Amino acid sequence: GTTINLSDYAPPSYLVPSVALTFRLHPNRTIVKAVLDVRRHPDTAPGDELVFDGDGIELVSLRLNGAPVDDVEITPDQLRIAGVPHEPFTLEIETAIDPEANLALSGLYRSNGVYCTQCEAEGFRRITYFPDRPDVLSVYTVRIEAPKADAPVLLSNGNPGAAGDLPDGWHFAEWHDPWPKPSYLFALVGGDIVGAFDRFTTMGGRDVKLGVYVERGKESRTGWAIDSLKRSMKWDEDVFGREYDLDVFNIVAVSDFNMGAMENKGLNVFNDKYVLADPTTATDTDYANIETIIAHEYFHNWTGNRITCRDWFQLCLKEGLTVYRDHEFSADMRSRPVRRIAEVRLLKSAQFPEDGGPLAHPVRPTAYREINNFYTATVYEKGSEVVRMLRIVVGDDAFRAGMDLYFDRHDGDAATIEDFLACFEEASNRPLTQFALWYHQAGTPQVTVETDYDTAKGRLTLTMHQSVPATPDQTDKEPMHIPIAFALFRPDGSHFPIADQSDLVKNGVIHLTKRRDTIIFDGIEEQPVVSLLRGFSAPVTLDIDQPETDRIFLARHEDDLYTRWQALDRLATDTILASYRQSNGETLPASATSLIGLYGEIAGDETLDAAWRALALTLPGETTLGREAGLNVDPDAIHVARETFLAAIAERHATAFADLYDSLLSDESYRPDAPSAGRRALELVLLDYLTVSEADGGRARALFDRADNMTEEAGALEVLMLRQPESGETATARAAFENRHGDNPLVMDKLLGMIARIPGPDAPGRVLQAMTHPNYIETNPNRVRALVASFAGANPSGFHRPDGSGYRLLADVIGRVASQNPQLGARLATHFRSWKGLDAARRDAAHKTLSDLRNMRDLPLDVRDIIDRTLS
Ligand code: DPP
Ligand code: ZN
Repeated sequence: GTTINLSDYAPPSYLVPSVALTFRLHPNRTIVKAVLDVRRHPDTAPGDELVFDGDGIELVSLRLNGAPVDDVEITPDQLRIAGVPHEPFTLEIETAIDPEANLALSGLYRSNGVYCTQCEAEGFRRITYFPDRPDVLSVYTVRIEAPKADAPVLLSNGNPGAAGDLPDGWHFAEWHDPWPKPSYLFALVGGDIVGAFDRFTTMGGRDVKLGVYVERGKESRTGWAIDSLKRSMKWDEDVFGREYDLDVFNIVAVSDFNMGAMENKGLNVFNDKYVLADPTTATDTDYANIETIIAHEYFHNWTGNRITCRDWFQLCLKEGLTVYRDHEFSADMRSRPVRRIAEVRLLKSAQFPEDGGPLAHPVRPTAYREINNFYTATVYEKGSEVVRMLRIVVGDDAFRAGMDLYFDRHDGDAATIEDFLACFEEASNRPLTQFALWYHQAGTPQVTVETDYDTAKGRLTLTMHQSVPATPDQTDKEPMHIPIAFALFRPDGSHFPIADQSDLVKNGVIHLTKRRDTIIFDGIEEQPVVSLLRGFSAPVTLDIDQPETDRIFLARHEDDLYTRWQALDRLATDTILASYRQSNGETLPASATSLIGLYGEIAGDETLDAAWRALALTLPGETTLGREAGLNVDPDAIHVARETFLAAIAERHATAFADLYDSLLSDESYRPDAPSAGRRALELVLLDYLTVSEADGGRARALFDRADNMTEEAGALEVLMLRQPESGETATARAAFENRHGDNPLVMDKLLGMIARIPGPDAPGRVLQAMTHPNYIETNPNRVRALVASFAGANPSGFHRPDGSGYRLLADVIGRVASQNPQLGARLATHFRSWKGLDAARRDAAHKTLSDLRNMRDLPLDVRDIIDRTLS
């Protein structure tokens, strides 16, 4: 495959202002008639060859201005017509496609008998020939014809038009979308699906009909999705002033889907995992995920659809910004500090390893071979962090003014990051040239801080130094603009007041812009405790020379609850890593004692939100610990070290934790709200601690038996499965779970995930065994992700076997999956990304497996791109 470079961007030669599509749906031979109104781009040099994209489609007929076309060339990925007129003309293209055979889940395919589409990024070219790029915007009119019995429901983008019966048991429906859109936002659905409906009146008085469609029999699980949608629509009006712009908004849940969901104009198509919920089948985490993903896709209507991307290099323009918006929404719906902890945990476990390994790339990349491989944690999660920093840098008022300007100026445009930043430069009246490096420089910046306190002068001096590590294709880095929110605490927990210092210190934020800077605070009459990177104000790693007592102070007294968690998490990480380094994790450093005591204080502090306490008691994950451990990592020893620390906390607080656990058990019926979810989260974390030292898992078994909701049922089973995989209690509970939920694939996915996460040497064997489970179907991405991606991504001691058995397992799955679903294969292959940081035996094993994979014949470009970069 060739490399596409941002620097080669040129506007499209031909525009398509309007499109009329007619689909005759058939499982193996769907006929698509496209009537395109084509005109030359006014700014491009006149040529007379038209080149449209195509991928694996059969051309049935082609007419230009009503006449057959002679001079046509069809290649595997293009339609070329020579000698097209200079004046606007009409192109009629008829293609045939095979939805049933489409296991790549890109273009038009069938999921459980339901016709559906996924066109981002380049799926529309699998439906018809088209300039399939985001800067070609068209008004779509769609007519769908299908046998009524197979597909009583026919949906597309925009507003509904005519519908009616046709001969031979067929029927049709027409849709018109007045908003010009790029082809990646096209969608069609046809099937025997059932809708649940509601209404929303926008702030401007538009009455919008909301529909959530699911496979027959799943209607009772749509309520939370609709509720989340209505809250999203209201929130976007209240917070960003954005109103919905069609008469209908439809969501369809399908069971085979490569992504989480897709923001097609007026017709969002969702992975059913992120729609379906009721108390007995969905956990609190599922409810929270559904809420945030429904919001995310809805928010795309403005950030993505009304203003789209000029080219795929600008993906973060819509994704980073929209993730930022869904984060803010969830923070407003739930607890802000609790959500922030979850965001940072995800960033550190998913984005930091990407940024620190062979797959590192800037938030706005400048080259790709396969765009599907750039739907990454960097583009999404770091992209969101950049918008969050932008708000800190320009301030709340200029941020809102800049967003308003962006919506106003670029509505209807295919825009760039430069367009976006220019709005904030204008609104804040300050240059953002250095800030823009966050979009251009890959790698997680490292900030080191030395502190010096002069008692006689009452002066605190912070010396800060920043560096950005080298990443693929980028060796020399410029210093970045790093906003470091901070506070200086007195021993009694109050803050020293801080005066602004021109651009360097403003509103409680140090703006580090040089490689090295010295910040002086006078009038600090006693030694302060320094709290830095409050709220995780920048996605950096921070190294500060700070005494243990100060760290403990912050973990106890920092009044920003996110930052208090951050201090505690740092202490836990350092303690576990010290144990790992000193004793392979067998014993704890002496310094662990006071920290262990602190966990008891926190657990029992009723003034703290239960959800926060649950997160505070959740030790750093093994992936994050392994990354922080540096090079030559032994994941087995990391696992042991974490368990040693966890067991010490469990032992010290056994009685208090048991009492607290008992007090949390509740007989109230399930509600998905944040406070109830927090109570259950704390209960389940405590259950895990209590089961460490239990011989029989009786407490978890008791919770499993009494649970009337999936959160506690699956939570208790997970404790049993991970703590006592071989016990009789576990076997009985597992059998009961399968018996109860065997007909619900999404619930069975939870069990596959638990099996995949059981740590230690037996993990690969267990996963292989689970692949014979009737619920494990390798054409369904949810099943593969639940089992194989959980194993490779969330079970370091199980996956990274020194004998390479975990790697071979993953490679075998990639080999099988890749030929049918390249995107899924490539996603699985990213789990090799941290191989260079492992110890020699594991490194060699990973290298051998990766080399074998690379030599596989017919490896699709998606997978080859990931493997090549991972090995380089
Ligand atoms: N559907 C994916 C998302 O919303 C890609 N746009 O992030
Ligand atoms: Zn998105």
